Amino acid sequence: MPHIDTIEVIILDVPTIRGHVLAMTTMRKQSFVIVRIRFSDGSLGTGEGTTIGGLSYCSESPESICSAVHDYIAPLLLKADGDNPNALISMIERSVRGNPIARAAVEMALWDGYARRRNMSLSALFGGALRASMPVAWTLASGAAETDIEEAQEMIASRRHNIFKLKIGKRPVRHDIEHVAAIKTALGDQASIRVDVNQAWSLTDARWGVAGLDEIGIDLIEQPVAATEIAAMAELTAGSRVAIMADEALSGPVTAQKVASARAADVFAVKVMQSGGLKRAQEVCALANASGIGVYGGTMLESGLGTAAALHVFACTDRLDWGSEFFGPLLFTDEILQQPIRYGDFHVHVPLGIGNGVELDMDKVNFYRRDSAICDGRTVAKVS
Ligand code: MUC
Ligand code: MG
Repeated sequence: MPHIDTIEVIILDVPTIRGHVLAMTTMRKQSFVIVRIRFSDGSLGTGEGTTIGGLSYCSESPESICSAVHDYIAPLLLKADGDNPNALISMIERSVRGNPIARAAVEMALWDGYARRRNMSLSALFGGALRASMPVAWTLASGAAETDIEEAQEMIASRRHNIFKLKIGKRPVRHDIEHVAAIKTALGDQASIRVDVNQAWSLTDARWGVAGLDEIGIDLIEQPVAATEIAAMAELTAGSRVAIMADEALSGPVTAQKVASARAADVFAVKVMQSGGLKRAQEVCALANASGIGVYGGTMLESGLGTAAALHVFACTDRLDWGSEFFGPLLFTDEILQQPIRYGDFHVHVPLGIGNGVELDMDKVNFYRRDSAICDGRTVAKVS
């Protein structure tokens, strides 16, 4: 029985290729929290916990993820049997409230180590892949319509993406609709155009925002109102021809069940981070499936590491009606994996190989690391 010997947490800061303009913040860098669990037989499991824009997207920050893992989750796991991830997930969930991203980072590392010791990929461990690749969207969020159109045309010409998610909600609704219409007119039927409002609209904004987006032929509207406004989401879902997608409203199977039973979405953006890990994300997908709600593989703009683990999960879901947005690694100026994830023909490919199928480039990790901390029962040291 390999037990858990050490847990290392590292924060990396990597610049984005351009400003990524969202309703609540403009990202110029991304901070990945990497978790490395070393087991007594020498095996290693690696996971990632990542959020967006400090505390502007949700209630976890890179620093809180680091602290939750190092100060609260790691001490529970030291010396525990690494070969029973389900028991460890249960134990963590009993002792750590909230903090789904921190829990996801640790859980991802547990599954990775478990699969590697069995010489299996994560998707093989989860019962087998139903797809080797999946459609992948790109987010147009430069903040300027002309730049977005140029970016989209390049993506279509190089056959990298033909699904585009536009980030709106920062400007008045009328201006947002003009911005989306300009992009839709320029791209015509070559692409699927979707928008993400990131909770920015009131219900009254959303009523006419949704109608305006319907008129210009938008395919999907993501999280138009606040995550807590389930009744407003249900009203919009019932009244709109355009599909309404829940994102921030979903934080694991319990909230997914509430959204599903209120018919407050047509589609779920299922995120490993928000769901609290790979296992709970699979449960959210199962709930969507059982409720006749479409599934879309969502991202928190993870590095290749978190993206790889998510790809294995979404390779195994029964349905993936709306494709995915696993483009995270392409948004950053540098790659932290030895072998980058493969994109082509409008698809992202599930990395072959054992565990999550990818290996960190430790020179890059060391270059971008801001801070790190090791928990081994003796050291509680933070190393800068
Ligand atoms: C979100 O809200 O969906 C996913 C893609 C992207 O550009 O931002 C994220 C967050
Ligand atoms: Mg979203």
